[in-house]
Amino acid sequence: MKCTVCRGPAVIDLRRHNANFCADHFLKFCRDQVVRAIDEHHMIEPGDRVLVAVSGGKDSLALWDLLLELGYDTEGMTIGLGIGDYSTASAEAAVAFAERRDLTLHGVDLRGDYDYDIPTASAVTSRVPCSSCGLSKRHLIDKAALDGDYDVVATGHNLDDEAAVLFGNVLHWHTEYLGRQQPTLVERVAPRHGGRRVFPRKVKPLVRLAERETAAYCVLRGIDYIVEECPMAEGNRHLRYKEALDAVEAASPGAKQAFYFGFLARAAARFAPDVDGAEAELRACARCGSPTTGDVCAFCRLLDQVAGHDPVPVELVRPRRGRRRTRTKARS
Ligand code: Q46
Ligand code: ZN
Ligand code: ZN
Repeated sequence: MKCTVCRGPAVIDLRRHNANFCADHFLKFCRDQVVRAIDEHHMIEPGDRVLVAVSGGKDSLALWDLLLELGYDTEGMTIGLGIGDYSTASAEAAVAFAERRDLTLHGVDLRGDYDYDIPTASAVTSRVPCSSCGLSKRHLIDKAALDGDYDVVATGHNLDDEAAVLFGNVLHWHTEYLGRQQPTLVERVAPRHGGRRVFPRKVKPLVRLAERETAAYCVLRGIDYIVEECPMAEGNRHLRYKEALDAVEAASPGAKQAFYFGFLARAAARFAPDVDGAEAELRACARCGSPTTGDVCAFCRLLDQVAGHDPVPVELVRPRRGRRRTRTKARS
């Protein structure tokens, strides 16, 4: 197998691009894809301060490395979710990456800072772990970006992630989510917040790279990332959509890319009216001041429900397909 560019020995084949690359040309390919995503979707302007959401997995570490390579002004943020050994190993990978390169990595710890963790939240709310996890991550990253005056938040969502989310949203015709499924979400200001910024700009610079490619990027760059998947992901619908799309991609290379980028080019704008005008509805949460359509934001309502409970070990909350086994004990 030879590199399509230099005819040297290739280390990876990319069927959807009908190309093979040596290590140097593959790394260049990854950088070029990120530059193209940033340019086409107006993700990051020169001089922007970027907050990178770092989990310690291949995508977020590849993202941070690529943004550094491209010369962006970045700092990282990691959130301790309290998911047993997985969270410990994730934090270690993120910290090791930052220390080796002398980078600033901010940390929030759900148990230490807010007196709950994701397994406990899942058990107490009787909902899938990803529900409270996603809500917590969104709230805390937005808050960190606004408090720290960052211009933009960058996350490591890749092509496989975005295609799977799109697939789920189309399957259920979640039109309001389709209207928001963009690689760049522009910042939002709210009239009832004195015209201040209430949501930071959020960008996904890896949307042109597949999961297999971010893993290969990390290996070739010598980046140690946590290989294990989150133990609470099992049963997650998103994973099943990924498996379904993987089967389509295997039979028809390029299908995922055509599905996702075809949606962005030809369909996404049609769903925009479903999200327009939402800013006028946003008021400040009575507890924390975050934007919300009710009196108290979803994060503070979650805290009301789950903070202060005895920790529930991850083993007792591990979901099975379609059903979950949970056990919880409230502190009196
Ligand atoms: S960490 Fe959290 Fe993911 Fe684990 S509980 Fe679900 S959302 S799967 S990216
Ligand atoms: Zn080459
Ligand atoms: Zn709140």
